[in-house]
Amino acid sequence: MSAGKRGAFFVFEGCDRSGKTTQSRLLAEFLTSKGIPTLSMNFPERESSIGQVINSYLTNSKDLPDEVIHLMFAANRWEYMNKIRRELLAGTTLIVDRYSYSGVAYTMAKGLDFDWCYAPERGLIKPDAVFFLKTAPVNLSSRGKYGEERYEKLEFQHKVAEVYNRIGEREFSYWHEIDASQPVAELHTKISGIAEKLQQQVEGKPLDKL
Ligand code: DGP
Ligand code: NA
Ligand code: NA
Repeated sequence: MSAGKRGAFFVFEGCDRSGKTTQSRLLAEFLTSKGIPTLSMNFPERESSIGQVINSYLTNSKDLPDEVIHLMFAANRWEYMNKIRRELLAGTTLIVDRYSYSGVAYTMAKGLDFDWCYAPERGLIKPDAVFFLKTAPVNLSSRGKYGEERYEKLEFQHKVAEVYNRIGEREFSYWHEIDASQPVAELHTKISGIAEKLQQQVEGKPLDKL
């Protein structure tokens, strides 16, 4: 593989209904309008056979031990690593809704420790930026369709939010905490500004690992 121009790897994280989906779409539209080849993905990717098990778990039609579902979410990311590497090296910028930080946040919220949760994420391709949409979970339930899936309970979302805040304190240089209570357009301006700058910096920068 020649040291060509690779794509950037952008990830959105946050509690359920924090606005990730809207902001991912706006960022994809923005980068596309700048002529940058862009691909949007999200995890869990429910189409694969592992993804279908995850979907059954999330929709409460299947129960699994916390450890088992944790490893399935991680395996779901691993099964898309070759595709992610291939796309990035071909020059496509990826915008990914949820990644390893969801894995850590949602399982730590159940009481498992950081090292155990992070271990299966090690070696996955490292994002160039994580946009963490920070919002108080209490605001989220008004955004519609809240409460249908397994984790969409206010008490649990509070725990998830707490873990996300602690992850942010770990000095990951690529972690961008964004106040998600701002209007959609303002949020987008902030995020696209950071993304556009990073987009120019990834040229020639090799892919790194978590
Ligand atoms: P979404 O499709 O973004 O609404 O995500 C579905 C749900 O799955 C959401 O409540 C967050 C949760 N989730 C996403 N990734 C992981 C993960 O790696 N581990 C666990 N335990 N939950 C996750
Ligand atoms: Na959700
Ligand atoms: Na999503």
